[in-house]
Amino acid sequence: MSTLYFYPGACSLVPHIVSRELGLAVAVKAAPRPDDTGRAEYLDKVSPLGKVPALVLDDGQVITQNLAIVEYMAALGEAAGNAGVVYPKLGTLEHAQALRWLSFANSDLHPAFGPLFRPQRFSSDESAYPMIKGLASEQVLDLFAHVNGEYNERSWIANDQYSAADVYIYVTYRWAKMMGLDLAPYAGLAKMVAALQARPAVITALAEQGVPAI
Ligand SMILES: N[C@@H](CCC(=O)N[C@@H](CS)C(=O)NCC(=O)O)C(=O)O
Repeated sequence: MSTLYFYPGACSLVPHIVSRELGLAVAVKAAPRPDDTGRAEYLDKVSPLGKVPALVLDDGQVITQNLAIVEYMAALGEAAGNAGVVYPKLGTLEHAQALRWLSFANSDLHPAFGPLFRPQRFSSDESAYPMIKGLASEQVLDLFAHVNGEYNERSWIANDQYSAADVYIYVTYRWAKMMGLDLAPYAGLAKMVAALQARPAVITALAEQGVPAI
């Protein structure tokens, strides 16, 4: 059985939910934090940058990066007769649209949180942190306004079909809520989050990570 490493509530929640949607035999394990036992081994054998997600296959091979793991899991699901559960079939226009939004979440939305979570990486001057966090919050909210417009039009962002893209957007919404951003203006997005959190696979993954619904 392969093992997916996660930090509770981090972006690794995306492939975790995907694996549960697809019914894949994937074990999940909390990755060791910098001061934890097993950290050196994690860096050496699994994820040299100490990041999650990382999927360790039965034969010891490792896949990192959300998009690669999701794509791999979707292919396993497709082979097991679960095509279209989290990702339209590879090679279709619908697949490209889902990948477009998944990629938006991974490479636009996700990195926008960097300065909000860790302003110290952007300036050594502590007095600049509130400004850095304020600018990052504005950027995150601009991106949420963009997706909210889409969710006002339909339930799911790509072809109105539930996909891993909605899952990734949901995970970033959790972070925004945790950071106290004002999400009240984004009704379409909030509606998607509520629908997504009612899915059995999402309930299972949250329980396995020990994190609450929001
Ligand atoms: N591009 C990577 C991003 C991975 C990433 O940034 N993971 C974060 C959690 S969301 C991480 O492990 N950060 C290290 C840390 O928190 O110490 C991917 O898509 O997998």
